[in-house]
Amino acid sequence: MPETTRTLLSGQASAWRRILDHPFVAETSAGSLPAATFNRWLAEDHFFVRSFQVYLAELSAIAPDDQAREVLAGGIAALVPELALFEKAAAERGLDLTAEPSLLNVGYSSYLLGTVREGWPVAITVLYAVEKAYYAAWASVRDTTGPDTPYAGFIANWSSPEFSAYVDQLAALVDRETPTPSMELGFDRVVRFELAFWDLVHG
Ligand code: MP5
Repeated sequence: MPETTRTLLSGQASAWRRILDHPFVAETSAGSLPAATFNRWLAEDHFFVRSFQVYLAELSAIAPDDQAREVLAGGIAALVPELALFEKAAAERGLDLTAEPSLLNVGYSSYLLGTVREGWPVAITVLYAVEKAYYAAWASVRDTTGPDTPYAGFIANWSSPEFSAYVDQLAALVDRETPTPSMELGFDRVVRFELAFWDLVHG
């Protein structure tokens, strides 16, 4: 079903545009994002990524075959340097990463974990949507920012050729599935959660 991801993305074209045009993304590119806004994102996203580690481990436990498990193992391994990036940036900025996250973040993280119970097709679709959304946002920042950006580490983390290849591998796993209304709903929810997350941290 090579057109599954195309179907899912084309159903979300305008919301996708809103992710790329979001003020958080635009201001990060322009270098005009207030430090407090970036710091809020950093602390919230750190909680998200820690929860995501649990979600990926549980998703890997229901992966249908070695090919899927290997792709997920790559994603799980990448979270180690990613979390180190968050911790270094937080230490430099004097941020407390143990602060209580927003309920939206708790809800988004819990939703992702809950999709594992819906089974592989929905759960892998949701993972693809999460990573594709971050790739799109940070690749947009990469393409529109100057060389002296303070966010180079974060830009590289989600827009490098390696991350792009990972997103393609996830797409290939989704494309093995026939699209269902549950997969479309999962994809739609992630897009809405992503937009709400940017709104939340942008304030
Ligand atoms: C990701 C993220 C990407 N870090 N935060 C949000 C709100 N959405 C998507 O996930 P990962 O695990 O950091 O690649």
